[in-house]
Amino acid sequence: MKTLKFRNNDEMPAFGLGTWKSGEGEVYNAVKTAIKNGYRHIDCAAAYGNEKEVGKALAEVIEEGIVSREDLWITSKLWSNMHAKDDVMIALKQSLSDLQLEYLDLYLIHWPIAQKKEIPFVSDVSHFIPLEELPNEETWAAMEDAVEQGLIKHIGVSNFGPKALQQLIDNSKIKPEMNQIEAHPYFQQKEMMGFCETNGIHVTAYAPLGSGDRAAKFKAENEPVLLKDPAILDIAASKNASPGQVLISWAITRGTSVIPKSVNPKRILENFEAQAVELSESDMDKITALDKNYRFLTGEHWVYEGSPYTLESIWA
Ligand code: NDP
Ligand code: 1BO
Repeated sequence: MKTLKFRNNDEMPAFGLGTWKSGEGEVYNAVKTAIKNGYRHIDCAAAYGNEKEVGKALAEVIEEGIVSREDLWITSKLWSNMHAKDDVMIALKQSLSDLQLEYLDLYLIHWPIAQKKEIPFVSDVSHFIPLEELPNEETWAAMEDAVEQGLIKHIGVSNFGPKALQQLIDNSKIKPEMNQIEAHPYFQQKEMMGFCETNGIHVTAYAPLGSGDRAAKFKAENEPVLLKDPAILDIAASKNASPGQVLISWAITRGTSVIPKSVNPKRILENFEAQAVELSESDMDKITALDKNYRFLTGEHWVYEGSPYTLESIWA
C-alpha cells in the first residue's frame, strides 16, 4: 500500500475510505467491510453526522483483533461553527468520543469559514463570523495545543486556497501538513499541487469519482460525468479495470492521497483493488489532457448576499 510520509516519518496510507453522505445504517457496515478487506485509512468529519456509527465499527474491528489502533489512520475535521479557541477542544473531544478513539492521526479545519456556534449549518448571512473577527490562526493555535496534549498526531486544512494557507504557514508553530481539496481529472488543481509541494504539504483528493451522490443543492445542471468520460472508459477497457479504478489509480500515481466514498460492498472492494491498477505514462498524459478546471463542489452553498465570504475569498 502506497503511503505519504509526514515530517516525523509517520506514514499515511494514500488510499482511504470517504464517509460523507454514508448514511445511518450504512456507514457501520461500510467501515467494517473496508477494514476487513485491507483499508487502513478512514476519512471522517463531525459535519457528516455519522462519527458515532464509524466509531462503533472502529471499536469492533479493534476488539475483534482484525487491526490494532496503530494500524489505522483516522482523519476527522473541525466544523465551521467551532472555530473559536475554546470550542476547538470541545469539538475535538466530541469527535474522539464519537469515534471511540484516544487520538486522531489527522485533524483538519474543514473550511476557511467561521460561523456562529449555535448554528451548525448556515442558512442566513447573519450566521457567519468574518475572518477578521475569528481568524484561522486562532483556530490553528488551539489545534497546535491539542497536538501538544497528544490528542492529535498531525494537523492540516481542507478547502484552503494558497492565500489562506500562506497566512497559516507564516503564523504557526506547527506548519500545516495536509490540504484536503477537490481533485480529479476535470479539476486537477495544478497550481495548488505546486504550492503544496513547495511548502511540504500533502494533498488529499476528495470527490475523486465526481461525487455523484451529492444532494441537489450541491449540484449544477448538466454536470459532466467523470465516470463516463470516453478517455477514462477507453483506459479502463484496456486494463480490464473499471472507470472508478482508473480514477483512483490516477490520483495515487500523481502523488495524492485519495478517499473514494462507497457504502456498497462490491465497490468498496473494487476501489481497494484500484491500487493494483498500473497506468502508463501515456495513460497519465491522456488523463492530464482532460482538465476542464471544473469543480463539482463549487462552494456556492456558502454564498449569501452581503456575506463576508465570497467564492473569490474562499478559494483565494
Ligand atoms: P466520490 O467521488 O468518492 O463519489 C462517491 C459516489 O461514487 C457515490 O455515489 C458512490 O456510490 C459512488 N461510487 C463509489 N465507488 C464507485 C465505483 N467504483 N464506481 C462507480 N461509482 C462508485 O465523492 P465524495 O464527495 O463522497 O468524496 C469522497 C470523500 O471525500 C467523501 O466521502 C469525504 O470523506 C471527502 N470529502 C471531503 C470534502 C471536504 O470538504 N473536505 C468534500 C467532499 C468530500 P456507493 O456509495 O453506492 O458506492
Ligand atoms: C459541503 C461539503 C462538505 C463535505 O466535506
